[in-house]
Amino acid sequence: MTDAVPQTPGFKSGYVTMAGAPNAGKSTLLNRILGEKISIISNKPQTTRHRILGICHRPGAQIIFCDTPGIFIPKDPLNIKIVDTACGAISDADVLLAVVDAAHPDLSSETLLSEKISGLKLPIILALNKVDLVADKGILLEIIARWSARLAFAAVVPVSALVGTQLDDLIDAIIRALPEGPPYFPEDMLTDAAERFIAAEFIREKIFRLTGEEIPYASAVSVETYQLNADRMRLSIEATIHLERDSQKGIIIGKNGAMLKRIGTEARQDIERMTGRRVFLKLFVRIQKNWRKDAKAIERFGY
Ligand SMILES: Nc1nc2c(ncn2[C@@H]2O[C@H](COP(=O)(O)OP(=O)(O)OP(=O)(O)O)[C@@H](O)[C@H]2O)c(=O)[nH]1
Ligand SMILES: [Mg+2]
Repeated sequence: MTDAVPQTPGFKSGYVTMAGAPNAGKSTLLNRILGEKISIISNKPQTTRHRILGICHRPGAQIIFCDTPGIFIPKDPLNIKIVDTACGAISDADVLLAVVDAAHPDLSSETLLSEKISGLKLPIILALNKVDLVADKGILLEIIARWSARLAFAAVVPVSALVGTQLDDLIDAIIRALPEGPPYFPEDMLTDAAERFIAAEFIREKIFRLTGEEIPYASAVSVETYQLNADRMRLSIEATIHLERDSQKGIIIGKNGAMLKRIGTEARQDIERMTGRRVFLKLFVRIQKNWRKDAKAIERFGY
């Protein structure tokens, strides 16, 4: 139906990689722009582990956002893979959207990000996020001055992904920087990620939000069954939470199973919202000793 898209003169399209330090608000910004939850969010750094594509349709333009894991100095094999994913997405882009947390400026992560993106032959837009938390606007000017001394930007836009401030200005700046070209995706498409993948991500998000210490970082989620029932109304999902050590199992299950139940209920609600179907979600917990150091396990879990 929408597959054969007519070419309109002056139409703009392209890939916009969102890059930044962990916790800068990249995934929040993507979801807010799309008006749908596609990428998972938590207040802990290193929530996103994959490239997540989000397609934004505007009159005369199609912006294909690529949310990426935060860039930091990785120490273990899993994080080396994850940061590689983010850096790979930078070189593939038509436009780079650098997202920085203006409320918690951090010089070492500014240096790291600017080193990764300097030398790129593509327009770079700087989004200063979380301005809702910045009372003293002089701080924004300082951050802008610091960044402008390092790199030349096509635009600098202060935004709040959480509140939704100045997002239209950001979109306009991105469209200006995009090359002319036809839309790559049909108009009704928001992401190329499979529902099954996003379901696993929703479960991982609940682990990030509800558990502390090392548990979120030691967890991976795989979906074993993802089945539509005969009446096509209900979805049965079986998923496994993989952890590294026996001691972590008790924490994720919780007292009388309360933690696992809460993770399951909150993830199910998100999956129901996404699919518009009733969902039966069954969670299992498995220990895969030190999987973050095991190249095969890292690959098996999709990283
Ligand atoms: N106050 C405020 N908080 C924000 C804003 N944008 C994001 N946050 C919060 O910042 C935290 C991190 O947001 P994420 O969207 O997960 O950040 P990220 O850059 O995707 O992080 P990683 O995936 O770990 O790289 C969450 O607690 C968000 O609610 C904002 O504009 N204002
Ligand atoms: Mg993220």
